[in-house]
Amino acid sequence: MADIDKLIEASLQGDKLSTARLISMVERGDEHAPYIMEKIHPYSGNAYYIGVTGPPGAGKSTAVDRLVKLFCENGYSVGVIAVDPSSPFTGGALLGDRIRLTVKPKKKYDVFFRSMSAGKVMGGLARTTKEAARILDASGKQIIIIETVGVGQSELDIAQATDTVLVMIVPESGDSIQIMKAGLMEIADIFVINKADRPGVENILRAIEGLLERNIEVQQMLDESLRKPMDWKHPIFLTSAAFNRGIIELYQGIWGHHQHLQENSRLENRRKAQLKNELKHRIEIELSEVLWKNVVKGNNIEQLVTDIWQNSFDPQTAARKLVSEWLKEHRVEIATN
Ligand SMILES: Nc1nc2c(ncn2[C@@H]2O[C@H](COP(=O)(O)OP(=O)(O)OP(=O)(O)O)[C@@H](O)[C@H]2O)c(=O)[nH]1
Ligand SMILES: [Mg+2]
Repeated sequence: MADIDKLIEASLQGDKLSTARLISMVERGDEHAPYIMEKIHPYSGNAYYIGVTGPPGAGKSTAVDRLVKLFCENGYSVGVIAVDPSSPFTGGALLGDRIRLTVKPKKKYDVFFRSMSAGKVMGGLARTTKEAARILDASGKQIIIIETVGVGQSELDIAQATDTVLVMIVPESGDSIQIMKAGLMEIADIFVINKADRPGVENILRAIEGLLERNIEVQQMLDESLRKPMDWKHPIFLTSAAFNRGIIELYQGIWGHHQHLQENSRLENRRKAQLKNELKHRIEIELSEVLWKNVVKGNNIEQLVTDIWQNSFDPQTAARKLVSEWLKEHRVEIATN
């Protein structure tokens, strides 16, 4: 453990190479991963987490690049995780400045970029993203940005891992039905219409405004117990990330949401709700592993598979029989409500 402890210590001191190595270990499901997470946990929880999601090619990375630069210029250290990017970070906005900075060094930007792809990650992208973000948080990064393509599960995961979610769409994103279908309405704290230099901005703006109004109406019709808090008015920002337009307003909008969360323990409540979800998920994983090992023990699974293969059983009947016999044998009483 001595080596790992040294690595953890260095990462906590802000050493980037050690941080990168810890993230790699967590990513590949290294046997030390749980130990790493246990050790760094007390040092995490200080960063502000921002999620950016939207369709492929919407300009998420371009906008993140610009935002990172603004955060840096305002003295923040930033960690960026891009989930399943189809195009790598260019570091464009920052790199441009670095070249200028070599002429007259003024500020040293503190940024850490990391890409992750589902194919390489062991044990689920949602878990790994969260763990990598926590490692960055513990290493002293004040702002963590997670970029993910919004086509499936990952945008729901991002809502579970961040404090402020930006949903980025483009004039070409089509009608409101598509936005609804993608489940983007539920998770957005801030809407960004990027590529506002292109035609169709008015249409998409009206579509989102319509959806937001309808959402308010629907909520008002619901029973109080089912209503979601409606205390946040979702802003819609128009940006042209490639041309650096509207980015300062967006930056301020993010801090606006941050301010909102500071009031009435909203941030604490949001994070606690996320932790509860994570805990539930992890209990399910732990339990299913324990059960699998125990239920299977003493049973000839290969034989059972052969029986299923030869159609003497169907898998569901076989599983039910196995589990109910195991429960009876161990006198386990399961509460069903
Ligand atoms: N016209 C226009 N093009 C833009 C704008 N912002 C980004 N782009 C271009 O859109 C393309 C995709 O940009 P990215 O930032 O890679 O988009 P992304 O959403 O990160 O893409 P993925 O991570 O692959 O989903 C690039 O060629 C950008 O130069 C914009 O405001 N206007
Ligand atoms: Mg990208």
